Amino acid sequence: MTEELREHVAEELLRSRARSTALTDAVDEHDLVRQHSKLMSPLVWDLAHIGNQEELWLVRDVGGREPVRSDIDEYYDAFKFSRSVRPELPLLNPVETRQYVGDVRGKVFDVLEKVPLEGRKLVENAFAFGMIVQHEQQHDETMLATHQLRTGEPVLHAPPPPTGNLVPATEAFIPGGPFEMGTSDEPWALDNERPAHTVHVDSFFMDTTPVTNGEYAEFVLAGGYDDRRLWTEEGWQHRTSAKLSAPRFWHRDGTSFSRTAFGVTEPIVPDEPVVHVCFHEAQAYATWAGKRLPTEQEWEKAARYDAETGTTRRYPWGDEDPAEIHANLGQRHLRPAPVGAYPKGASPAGVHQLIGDVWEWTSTDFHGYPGFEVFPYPEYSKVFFGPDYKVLRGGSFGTDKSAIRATFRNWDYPIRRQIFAGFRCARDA
Ligand code: AVJ
Ligand code: FE
Repeated sequence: MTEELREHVAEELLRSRARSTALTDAVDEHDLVRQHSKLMSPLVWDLAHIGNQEELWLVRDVGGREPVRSDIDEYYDAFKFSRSVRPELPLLNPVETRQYVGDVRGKVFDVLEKVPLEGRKLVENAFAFGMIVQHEQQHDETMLATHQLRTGEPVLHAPPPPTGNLVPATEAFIPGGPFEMGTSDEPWALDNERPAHTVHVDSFFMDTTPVTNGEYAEFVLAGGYDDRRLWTEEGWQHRTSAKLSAPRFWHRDGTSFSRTAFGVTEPIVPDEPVVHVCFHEAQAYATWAGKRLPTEQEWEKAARYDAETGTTRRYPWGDEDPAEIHANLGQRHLRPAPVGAYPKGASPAGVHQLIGDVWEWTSTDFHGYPGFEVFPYPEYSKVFFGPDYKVLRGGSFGTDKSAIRATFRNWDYPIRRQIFAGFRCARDA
């Protein structure tokens, strides 16, 4: 068991590093060190930060080893300097950064070989490795978002996703009653996903698919951005000051739309989920459609609850880890897949594409579950609890399978659009 676990961890470490390397080798020095948007760090910061977290947690903490570099911690501490000022810091250059993350990784493999992975230490140490794998994959998704903000010739390439045919969307009925939300036994689950607890949800209808580009274009053409009644007070203010008129990266030509993704501009694909909309846009669309955004609890019940057995599944499709037939994850494709592309990934209630494709905005503020305990440090999620952040669920085409679960909770400001976020609608039964 222990050997198997070590091997699994080693494979996951290699897989995440292959992705980080591909994302940073794809561009030249200049594009690595420059800031492509005030919202993002330079790519070279993300890479060194990945190495620095790995050094802090696995080399120094779990391994009890000497620091690889003790002089740079503060520049890669995400709480010390905000993204917008990071280019001004005395950062490692690209050559030094690659050397640094390689040196850290060498020590980590040595720690992995020797560290106890049994008994009580198994849970603690295995989680530390799992957390570092997920952390790297999370920053890889962030770097992918930086690539999307970068202008210039395309440098990332991937085959198109599978085709699908589920337009127009239908609704699934989710019966009211209790279900078990969250988890107490997923080994790599983060503190905010814990503990498992019983939640009562009233009956509701959930859209079987995320809202598509075609549906969203209708909202734009119907004047949705100019109809104040569809927006909350806060949403209208933001829509006005930020001059929103369509999803980020869309271009309008009369009544048709194109969009730019990773350097390629092409007409929008009507049956692909819409992406790069903020919470306020999602909320206004839902109101226009006569619906609303789901709560986080509704989202998880639609994703995990099996009404026939009354049990909660690990994933919509069952208990197996995500495979290619289930969901569009891991940057295998550089875009969301058309609705209906993953029939094998549907939930027992018949809700499609809950995992992968686009993060889905929910109407819920980010808070700890009843019984929440900080683990391993308050800066992972506790410091973000409160009314400022909305919960997003399900992961995107840029989320790795190691960093997504049906219990996984992401969060962001309701005005953010550079993340790979879309949404689906729900309504009361
Ligand atoms: C969970 C995606 C909101 O990227 O800010 C990375 C994950 N935490 N490094 C983020 C994270 C620390 C986090 N999100
Ligand atoms: Fe981080």
